[in-house]
Amino acid sequence: MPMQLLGEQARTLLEEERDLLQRLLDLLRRLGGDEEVVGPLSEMVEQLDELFLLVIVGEFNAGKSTVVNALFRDTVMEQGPVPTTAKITLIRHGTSPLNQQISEFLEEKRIDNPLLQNLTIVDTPGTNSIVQQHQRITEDFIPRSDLVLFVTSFDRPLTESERQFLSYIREDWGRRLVVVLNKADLADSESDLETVETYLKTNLSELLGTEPTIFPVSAKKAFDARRDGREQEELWHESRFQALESFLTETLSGPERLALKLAAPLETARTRIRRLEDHLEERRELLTKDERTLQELRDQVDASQDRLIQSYQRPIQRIDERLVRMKARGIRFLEDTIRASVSKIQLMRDRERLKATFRDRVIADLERDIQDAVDDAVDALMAQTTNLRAGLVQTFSQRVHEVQESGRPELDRSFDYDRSDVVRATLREAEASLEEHDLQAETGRMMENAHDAVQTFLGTGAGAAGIGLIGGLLLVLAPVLDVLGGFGLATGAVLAILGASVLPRQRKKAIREFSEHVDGLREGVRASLESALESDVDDTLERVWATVEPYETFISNERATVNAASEEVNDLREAVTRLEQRIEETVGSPGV
Ligand SMILES: Nc1nc2c(ncn2[C@@H]2O[C@H](COP(=O)(O)OP(=O)(O)O)[C@@H](O)[C@H]2O)c(=O)[nH]1
Ligand SMILES: [Mg+2]
Repeated sequence: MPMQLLGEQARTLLEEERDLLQRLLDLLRRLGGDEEVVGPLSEMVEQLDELFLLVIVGEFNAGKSTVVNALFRDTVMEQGPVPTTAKITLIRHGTSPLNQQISEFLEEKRIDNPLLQNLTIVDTPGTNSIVQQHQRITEDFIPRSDLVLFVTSFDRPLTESERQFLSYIREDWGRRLVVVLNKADLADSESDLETVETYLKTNLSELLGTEPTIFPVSAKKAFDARRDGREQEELWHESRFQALESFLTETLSGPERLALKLAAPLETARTRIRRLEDHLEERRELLTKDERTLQELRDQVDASQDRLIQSYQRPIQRIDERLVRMKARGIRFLEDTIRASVSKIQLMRDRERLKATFRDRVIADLERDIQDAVDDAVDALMAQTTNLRAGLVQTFSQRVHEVQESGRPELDRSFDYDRSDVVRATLREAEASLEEHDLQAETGRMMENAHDAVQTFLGTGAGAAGIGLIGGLLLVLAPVLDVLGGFGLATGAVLAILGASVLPRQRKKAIREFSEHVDGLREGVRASLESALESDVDDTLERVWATVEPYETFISNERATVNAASEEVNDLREAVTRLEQRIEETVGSPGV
């Protein structure tokens, strides 16, 4: 049915089908549609406006060629040759008969018969052909066909190879079928024939999803009744061929043919859309599992925050204990030093010696102790971090494994979508990032931060920046010296009046101020160290999370792809329905 033979309306509809199928093709390609599947579909789109094509399929020896011969009342086709010499035959219209070889497996015959106006018939060797090429070429004709005539025989109704071929015709291409139950003459009785017919109807309904039209015939009798201009009415009647012939003549000419021609591509679109939906649903299910895994990993990371923070609490506590002990030593030192028997002049004069003694006796090993504790805090944090990383990768690989093992649905072969490859690659990347992760560098950086925090606080917290830990600690003496320094302003006379009795009060004040100062240090050191380490924890968690980032990216990309594809599929499905309705209104729906 070349374009010029189609009416204006039909041509428009066919063009719309072409656009619609093109969109479907693009989508299939985007989703990794296998070229072996997409290719034939694309060819089908290109050949939409070709002549109406009727393909005859069935097992070798079922009587396909005999049906053709009976239809044309002539030996167009050789009947019953050996399968190896058989060819796929295109039967076309020609004013003078022609027989030509197209290739090793394909031949063309032209006969002058009005039935062949705008129609090509393809006779095939058999669904059980032992020649591989036959199967392939026959399959290649299916996408271009408008109607399939399935011939099966009474003695071997619906063989396994026929079943397989029919599911290819229906599931891949959604082609309509007319069923011929041939060799009806082999039935011993009418009821035997009915039994086989029922068997066929039941099985085909299940296989095709619709109840097929079945014509029980004896092609052999029909051919014998009509060949060489014979008119053996009784034999013709017995052959039951008339019903099939009328049906075919009706279908293959006029509006019914047009209706079929327009319906066929949309049927294909429907089958592909259905498969695409199944495929997307499977991808969505896998994706849900992936998202669950990701959430589990997220929970694991979140839950570890507390554990990481706990990890360095003990060393921080130790720093506090050291400071408390230092406070006790300091108080004793002040009590011993500021005694009634010691004159303030003596104290003032011995200012430097006082500092040195304070350093030896009160500060003692405090600096080293604090530094050790800071080191321990960072080490503890790092140990926990390493655990976390390892645990995360373990959970990850375990879940990925589980998803692959248990939940892997049989994804449609026609999509080149090997998700397990993607996930495995992601896992490898995560593991590599764990191995490459530079523990020493990270520890070093954290150490520096933590020491800085303590140092800075002890320095500035005590009133002056950049004087080091010892310098900072020595500043705790400042309030004491200030208290004592108060006397420095007093005159000898005042001092005489106040006498020794004032000293205990000054001592009390000095001790109180010293205690308060150390308590301030305790609080400050803890706070600044904690805040430094907490920000390390945040950084760490972020970096650890980055390990699974490729997986996260994969999931969100996949989600976007699947969602966009689903939307497009919905649009396409609706477009098919709309177009089908318009075709039905314009040319009617096929009766087959
Ligand atoms: N008994 C009987 N034999 C038939 C009938 N139709 C075809 N045959 C025979 O079955 C064999 C195969 O027929 P053919 O048309 O070549 O089958 P094809 O391989 O499907 O093309 C031939 O020997 C035919 O004579 C029929 O209706 N009844
Ligand atoms: Mg044949």
